[in-house]
Amino acid sequence: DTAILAASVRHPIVPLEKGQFYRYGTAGFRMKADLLEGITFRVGLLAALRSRKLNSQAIGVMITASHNPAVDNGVKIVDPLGDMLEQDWERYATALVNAPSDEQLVEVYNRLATDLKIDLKIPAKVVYGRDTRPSGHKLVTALADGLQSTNAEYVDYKILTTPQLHYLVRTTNSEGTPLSYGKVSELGYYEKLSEAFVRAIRSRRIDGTLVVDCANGVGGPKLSEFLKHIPKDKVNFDIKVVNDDVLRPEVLNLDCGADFVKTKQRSPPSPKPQPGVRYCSLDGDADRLIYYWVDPESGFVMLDGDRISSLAASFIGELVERAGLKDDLRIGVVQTAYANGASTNYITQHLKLPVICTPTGVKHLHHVAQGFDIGVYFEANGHGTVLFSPDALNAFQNKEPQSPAQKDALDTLAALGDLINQTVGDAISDMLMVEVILAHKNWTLRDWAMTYADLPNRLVRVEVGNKDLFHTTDAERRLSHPEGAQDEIDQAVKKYKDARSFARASGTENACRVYAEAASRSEANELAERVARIIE
Ligand code: NG1
Ligand code: ZN
Repeated sequence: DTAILAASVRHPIVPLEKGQFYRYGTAGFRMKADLLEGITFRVGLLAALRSRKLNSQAIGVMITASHNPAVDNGVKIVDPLGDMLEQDWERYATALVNAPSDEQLVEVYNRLATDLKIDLKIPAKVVYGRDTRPSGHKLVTALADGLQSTNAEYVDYKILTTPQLHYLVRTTNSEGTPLSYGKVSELGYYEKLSEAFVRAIRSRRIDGTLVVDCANGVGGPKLSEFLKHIPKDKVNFDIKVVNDDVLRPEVLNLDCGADFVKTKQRSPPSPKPQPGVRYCSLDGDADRLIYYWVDPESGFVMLDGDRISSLAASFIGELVERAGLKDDLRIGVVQTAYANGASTNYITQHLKLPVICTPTGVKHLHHVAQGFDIGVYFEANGHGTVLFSPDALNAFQNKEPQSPAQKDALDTLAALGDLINQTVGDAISDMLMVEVILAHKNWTLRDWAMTYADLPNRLVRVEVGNKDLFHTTDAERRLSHPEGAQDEIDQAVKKYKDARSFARASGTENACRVYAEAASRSEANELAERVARIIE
């Protein structure tokens, strides 16, 4: 207790205005970096508690604010299998962080240990990393202080992408077991991906150049490092890394990156887009991915998370059929309310696969995707992955092929099982998956975009007096409060063709969001504005 108390004094919490609290949200704690030192210290205490609660398994802590501006930062906890912190524990994080004094922090910490029956004498292990933000340095110092004060063992992996940290947590805990997920090192991550990539591509050709915009974040140097591991004699991959300046923090996520492309629906101004070239953008911590190109005729065309999801579902569905596993493995797609209605139609009507809608936030999608043998999940913003059940992986490995075509399908599926990050959405891994699929299908981005036409849509941010008044049901697709608001939205939607609209409180910002889609751009815009007026 005295060690925690003494260390806590060195990392004070910045008090908020009366009635305000820090909250562990969809992305952990995220805010201006200068508010985060005390919070990060306390997250260290919680990570150690969680490790002890789970019999000394390693817990991860990632310091990043993803696509936010450089002045922000954030801290979130990763569970032993590399997935997000169990939801029940978000409250405990919130309780620790909001303890008003150092003494009360120690009290809350001890109370949590007692209530959760945690033996504070057993070892705790925490592994952590951070993105390229300069503030990360100070924050890991606070984190390490927290871990030391509670006698936790820890490994500082320094600068990493978020998915790399998730990989390291999973490999740490599975090392030496039959479920080993790979070597416990950043190098192991590159080796696993490049080996699986070569195995998935085999003799196929990747046509043309892929330009990757790295948002001037950690994805830049890490992607360049990864590329050194691709054997040039086995795969022709003409890839160009751009917007990879991590030395000038102020350019992070500035006029580039996946969030810019998705929200502005245009390519980054730099480098100037060339017709006929494939582009994709990662976000600041390399867990989101968006593809696009500039068409000489129609201009900018974007392939977002919904497109990646439907591409993956279609390809993996075909492979499973060719492998003769259609009756053995259940494939499903998980989306949020933000998924374009045209993608949902394409997946259910054309691919004939089930789609489940969950509330916003990857943890919800991930959880539901685990219910399938092959669960494809992506948020429209490009964050997602494909999960394979142990049964599925086992079938890819061990099913006796009846023909060369069947063998080919099984080999590709097995390679995808290693290529696709099983812990969390991973822009580098997802990008390699897309490249593999396009090479197998012999598709250009235009072929990919031809599968269905997106419904025109509009997303607006609405400042409201108190966003907590907005409650939703039906996976955030309907408002239950304030009373009467949903009826008004329904009336507005009725006025437009093929229209859909919903409003919800943001989990990451102090505002509401309104989404609308309709048969034409002007109708989508008009509907979004109408619904915005209803809720403001
Ligand atoms: P909120 O602020 O709750 O809408 C945003 C994104 C989510 C997710 C989280 C976490 C949209 C509309 N919302 O959530 O998809 O990525 O941030 O980063 O893009
Ligand atoms: Zn991110």
